[in-house]
Amino acid sequence: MKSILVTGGCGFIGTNFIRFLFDLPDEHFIVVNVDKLTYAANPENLADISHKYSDRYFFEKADICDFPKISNLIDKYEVDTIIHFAAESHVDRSIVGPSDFIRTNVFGTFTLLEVVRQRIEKGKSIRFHHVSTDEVYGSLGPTGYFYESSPYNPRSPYSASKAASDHLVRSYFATYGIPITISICSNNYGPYQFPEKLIPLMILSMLEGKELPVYGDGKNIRDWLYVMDHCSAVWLILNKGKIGETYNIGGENEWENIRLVEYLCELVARRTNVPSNRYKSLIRFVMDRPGHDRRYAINCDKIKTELGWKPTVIFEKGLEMTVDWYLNNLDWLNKVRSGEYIKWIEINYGNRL
Ligand code: NAD
Ligand code: TDX
Repeated sequence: MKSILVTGGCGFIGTNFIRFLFDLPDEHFIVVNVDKLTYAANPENLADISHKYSDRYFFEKADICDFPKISNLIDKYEVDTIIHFAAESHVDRSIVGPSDFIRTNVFGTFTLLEVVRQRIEKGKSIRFHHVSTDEVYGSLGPTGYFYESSPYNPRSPYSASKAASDHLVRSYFATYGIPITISICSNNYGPYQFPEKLIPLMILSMLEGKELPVYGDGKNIRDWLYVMDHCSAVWLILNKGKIGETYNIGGENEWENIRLVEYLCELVARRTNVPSNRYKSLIRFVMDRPGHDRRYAINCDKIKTELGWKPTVIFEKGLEMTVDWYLNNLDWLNKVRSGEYIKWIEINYGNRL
């Protein structure tokens, strides 16, 4: 029986990843979800999994910077695999207050690596998969792509902290022989994303009749991937990836922000029976994000040719599913924004927290 420790499993991608795992036909694993429950987390995301798989799914509230606690959890659950999603993840927040980003993304990753190093020195092997972002490569002009061999050029405190963590992970492979892999992914979208990120923020603002803030001239470009396609790539790397290697993951799906926001206006309009121009009239070009990366575009030939991965969800279809999910889960949106989920945690986990 594999014992998989997922960090940050109550956030956007971590939640989807755990749901992905429990959708697999394979039952030969347990999952330990370790999450500090920051503002971006909602353990209620996995309430059904927790209920249905009470013998194979375990939630532990913990900070990845807490060495003794993480160390105890690794022993308690006899963990043999770590999939590391936990991070402070929002670029705008990193510009306003970088310290949490350095703490969690750099020191937290270092702490996990140290716990693993201790085990490796005692002859126990723990596989470590680190989840990273295309933002570490910096900003592209109108042409070209990020390759695994591209130099790092992070330009926000968030991307700098992720770059630092990537380097630490590689150094622990080279120096201590820890069996690591790294994945570097483009922008994800889908259910359970905290509504500070572009797509859920725009959907929510439309529903509330609020302005839709588009940074700068709106011509910055992001490459979008449906979150479950990211999850399948991580799982494939874990099972078939070569130790020590880095794999780019992307949707080969570039959109200018303004074009995406306008398209979202049309989608939400169709679903809510409102003329799309009413939503489009809410668009406002606002002051640009400082250091706003112009364009991200991932070349993911390596994972496609070496591991046989490919994205399965067509963007237009995935966006439709995403819009529908938010429209059908307004309670979720309200809860994650209101702090009500914190009360839910107290009721459901009581003294354990
Ligand atoms: P998120 O902000 O939605 O979730 C992060 C989770 O980590 C939250 O549940 C939070 O409570 C937890 N966490 C934060 N600090 C912690 C700590 N000190 N100890 C334990 N748990 C902690 O983020 P996300 O969008 O799901 O991103 C997950 C990972 O994927 C991150 O490493 C991010 O850099 C990477 N990534 C994200 C994207 C994207 O588009 N969202 C793209 C590429 C890579
Ligand atoms: O209100 C907004 N208006 C706007 O124009 C917001 C929130 C964003 N934007 C722009 C900035 C970006 O060009 O939209 C684009 C997407 O912004 P975010 O959703 O904040 O994502 P981004 O900064 O691209 O980073 C995301 O993808 C890479 C995730 O937040 C990161 O965690 C991941 O590493």
